[in-house]
Amino acid sequence: MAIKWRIIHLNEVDSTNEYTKRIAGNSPEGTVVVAKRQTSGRGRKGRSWASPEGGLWLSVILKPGRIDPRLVFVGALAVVDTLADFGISSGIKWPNDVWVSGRKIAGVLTEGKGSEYVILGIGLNVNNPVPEWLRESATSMFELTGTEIPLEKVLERLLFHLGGWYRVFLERPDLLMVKVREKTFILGKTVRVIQDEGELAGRALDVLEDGSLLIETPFGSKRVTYGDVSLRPI
Ligand code: BT5
Repeated sequence: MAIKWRIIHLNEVDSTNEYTKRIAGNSPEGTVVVAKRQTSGRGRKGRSWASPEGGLWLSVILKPGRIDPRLVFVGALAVVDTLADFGISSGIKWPNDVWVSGRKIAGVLTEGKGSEYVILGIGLNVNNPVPEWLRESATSMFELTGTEIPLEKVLERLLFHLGGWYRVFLERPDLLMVKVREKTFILGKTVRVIQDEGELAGRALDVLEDGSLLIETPFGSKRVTYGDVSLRPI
């Protein structure tokens, strides 16, 4: 059965993930919170996420009964497919970024509470200006296509693809991972993975079934479950 979306539109909010967390206990799966702008949009580890008007900032409630690191790919693949619908070719920078031509266009933030719920937050630069401090590293659909795209059209496509990939995740996670590997453009490249406890450098070999990244280092193959991947040489 296709998931039924119920959309809550807000003008301004601190963070759609925070708002959604506040209502998640009493809201059904498929609840979507979209805000025109966020005053404290967040990335991982409390980093800030620029969320001026014109972008798509949303969080959805999923209730798969468990927290699974592969859920982040449900969001990333939905963004990749949505961008393709508008003629933009993109790829996943493991684990949670979507990039176009060397720049970040979207980020996914998953947060969950045990077996109760998972919140999948997605930020996608659509018509919003890319902030000055991100000029070198970020892009938007407007910048890439030269046209303003109605946000509701992008939202409609994104929810369509989210529903599809969520189903694949529930029923055939192996197929989800096939698509993730296909779209993960860092595979075969030399990368650095920055983690709390230090850095790891090597060649990205594969995304394993559990969603972790396999790196070939001078000290043997290592499995990485989290971190920031950089393609810049040391
Ligand atoms: C992410 O974190 O990429 C996850 C971003 C999730 C944002 C959505 S918006 C709706 C929902 N509500 C929230 O509060 N959050 C979610 P991370 O991988 O940690 O990347 C954060 C980094 O991305 C920042 O440190 C900046 O370098 C960069 N960044 C910030 N804003 C950006 C933007 N609008 N476009 C591209 N890059 C950005």
